[in-house]
Amino acid sequence: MALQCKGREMLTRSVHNPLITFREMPYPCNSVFNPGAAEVDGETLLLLRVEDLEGRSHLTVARSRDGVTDWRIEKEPLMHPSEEGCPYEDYGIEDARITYLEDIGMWVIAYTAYSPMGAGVALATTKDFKHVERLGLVLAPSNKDAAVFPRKIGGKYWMLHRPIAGSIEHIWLTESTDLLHWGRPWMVIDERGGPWWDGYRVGANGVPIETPEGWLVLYHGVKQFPAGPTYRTGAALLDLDNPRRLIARLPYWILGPHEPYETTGEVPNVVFSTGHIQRGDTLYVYYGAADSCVCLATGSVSELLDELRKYRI
Ligand code: BMA
Repeated sequence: MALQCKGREMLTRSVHNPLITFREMPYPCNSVFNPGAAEVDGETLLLLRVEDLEGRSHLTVARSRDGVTDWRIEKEPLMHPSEEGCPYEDYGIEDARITYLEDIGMWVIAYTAYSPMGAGVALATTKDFKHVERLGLVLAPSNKDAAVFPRKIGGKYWMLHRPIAGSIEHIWLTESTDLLHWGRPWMVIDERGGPWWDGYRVGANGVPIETPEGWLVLYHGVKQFPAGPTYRTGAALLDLDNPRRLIARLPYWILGPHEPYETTGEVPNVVFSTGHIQRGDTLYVYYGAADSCVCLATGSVSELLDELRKYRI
């Protein structure tokens, strides 16, 4: 049975939440959250962000046949920070978003490389989630929340990302012909300012989802309360042929923290998704709750599109 939702939320939490906590990890760690998600060999693969006992994060693979139960978690991380002498990962690697690119026959992992120089965007590729090749830092600090589109548009690769300009944190787009050199930045989804639920900062969640009506983008929006920030999930639509065009955006959030595992933890009042898998009309949205555990909520793509149609720009 679905748990009761608050307000107009359009995602339904799994009764199995939280799916993975530090207790299920095969090795000692502080917390596990914000996973990238991919469908690999008919199974759900999550690339977990695991915070170790020193406070730094690394990325570890978990697999499940139904994407909900019986998680098999690797005993060794897939990616440790700074393994290959990259000085930009000294504080850890975080929040992977995973895209399959058919033209190169590989998965691209976009992640946050965190160091004394700040947080920047790094890319890596893999064919099997056993061996990884780092492309290195592709966007300098301060920049994070990057997700590569699942195919070329107009002959280019495209990527969402979130630079920090002073205190302004909007979602931007950038393009590339080789996945290494990114340019022609364009701001697509702004922090709405003032009292809005997404007024303080925004950032892309997982990989944009191709639909007949446009690229469905789930994103996190932050409101700054006196007690601290609240992270929620929203939805917007970008034009299929020209993703620089924002064509619809919901005025309210579709998932916000209110279950105990979302309101209590390392960072309270956080739902933060970095990966989803689409099966038919159903979207399986994996998210980190309170920077402490991995959770799941599901939604209908067609219902989201019906709702977005009411808020076309
Ligand atoms: C963001 C990122 C996320 C984290 C969130 C809430 O800035 O660092 O990794 O889940 O804050 O703490």
